Amino acid sequence: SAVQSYAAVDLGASSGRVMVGRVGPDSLELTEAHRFPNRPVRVPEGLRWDVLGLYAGVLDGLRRAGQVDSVGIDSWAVDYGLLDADGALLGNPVHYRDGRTEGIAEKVWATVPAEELYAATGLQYAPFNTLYQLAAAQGTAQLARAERLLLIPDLLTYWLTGEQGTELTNASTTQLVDPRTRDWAHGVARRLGIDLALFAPLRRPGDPAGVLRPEVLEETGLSGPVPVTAVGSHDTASAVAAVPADGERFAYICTGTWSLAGLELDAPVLSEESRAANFTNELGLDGTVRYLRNIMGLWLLQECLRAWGGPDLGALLREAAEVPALRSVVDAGDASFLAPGRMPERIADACRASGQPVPVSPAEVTRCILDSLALAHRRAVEEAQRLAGQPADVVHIVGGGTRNALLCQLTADACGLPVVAGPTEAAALGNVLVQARAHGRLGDLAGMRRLLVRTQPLTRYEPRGGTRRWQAAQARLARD
Ligand code: ADP
Ligand code: LRH
Repeated sequence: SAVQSYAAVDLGASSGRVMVGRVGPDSLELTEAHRFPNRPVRVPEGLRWDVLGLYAGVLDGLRRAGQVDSVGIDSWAVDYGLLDADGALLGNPVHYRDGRTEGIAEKVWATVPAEELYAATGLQYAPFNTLYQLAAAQGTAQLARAERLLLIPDLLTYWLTGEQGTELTNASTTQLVDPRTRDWAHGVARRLGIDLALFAPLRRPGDPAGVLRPEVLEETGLSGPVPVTAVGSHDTASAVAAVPADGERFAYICTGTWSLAGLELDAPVLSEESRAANFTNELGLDGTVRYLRNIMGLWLLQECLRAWGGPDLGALLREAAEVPALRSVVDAGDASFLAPGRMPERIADACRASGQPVPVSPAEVTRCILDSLALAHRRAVEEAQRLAGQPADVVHIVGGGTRNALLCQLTADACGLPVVAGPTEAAALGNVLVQARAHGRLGDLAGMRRLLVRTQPLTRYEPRGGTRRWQAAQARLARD
């Protein structure tokens, strides 16, 4: 028929969802079949993902989605499951917020200096890059028994189809890929004693990834064959593919648990200045590079909400809008906010340490978080343009944060640029569009984006002036 249906499985750090995209010659409709919480579990050995629970959520979602022409899976980056020689999962995948990588980077850099790592992989330093996780795991019984490593979306794909692969956009977050060749960084792996044979062969967005196994068909009530298609399996790759840009010069911010703020480039920026500014070069669709910085994002607010016993978010945001702007800000790029726990106290401590008023009520803390995020957005958008030599006239915000109007407005104010907010489910839409294209439905990336512009509701925020106040707030942070 003229309209085809694609199931997009999109697993974020805070929730998983199975969405159904219906794509016609000039139409694109997305509906939610199923959404389920993604709750990390702390066991004696550390913080783990409940990957079986997530897989059960995927199966429930596919059942509710009904008959589709293809399935695609994306999730958060860097994490993986290990399989033994029989293909059985060895333990629960370690959560990227687990503390096992503490102090590991220094050991890695003693073998391959940070400068050389950046020049070879273009990846920003983050303690959770797969490279450091593997270094931390070296010598464990589990890694010794492992015959295969599958990144999270590839692991779920394997369970659905029985076929193993390593999708490229997500592979680029391991810090074991060379962004120039878009192939493995053999030299880095060899020097660090990482056996690249652990990884299944690379596949690219749009490649076939098998068909649903008979047992999966039976459990979901679908009739086969149902192909699984590789998409930009890194959620941020899918989200950036779904930035509704219409030929303009744009920066983007993918907002959810994280804020990923930067530019889409044709080639990586591997300069020493770029490394010092901690910008990353992740691989995107069709030869593009996601040049961006990781900012702690709405994680800061999620953790406060958890500490406060889950108050109503809408009411809290309305109160936060009434709190005076920019009384105190924290560095939302600071990795000290990575671990879970005691978030309101940690934010208060940071304000105290930098000699600013300490936010007390939940509304004050919330305002401090949103001002701080907007400030970090401003800094990343500005520095990315400077370091890449590529200007932007508009900032696209996609992801869950588009539902936070205050954050979108503050970001427009801080950046001094118009913000176009939407779509909210960008990762799922990017996932759907890549599947549709693989099945002959759509043209290039620009064509996919034009379809989004024509079909998706977007909200525009104009900057309200006052850039000097944001510069002053930035200076307050730079002092300590
Ligand atoms: P992830 O994919 O990382 O799990 P999402 O893109 O789903 O994250 O975004 C989740 C965030 O979206 C939440 O932390 C919350 O701050 C924000 N959000 C969700 N719903 C609303 C809402 N109704 N109003 C304001 N913000 C919201
Ligand atoms: C966002 C994300 C981000 C990674 C982080 C681990 O969900 O994939 O791009 O840096 O999770």
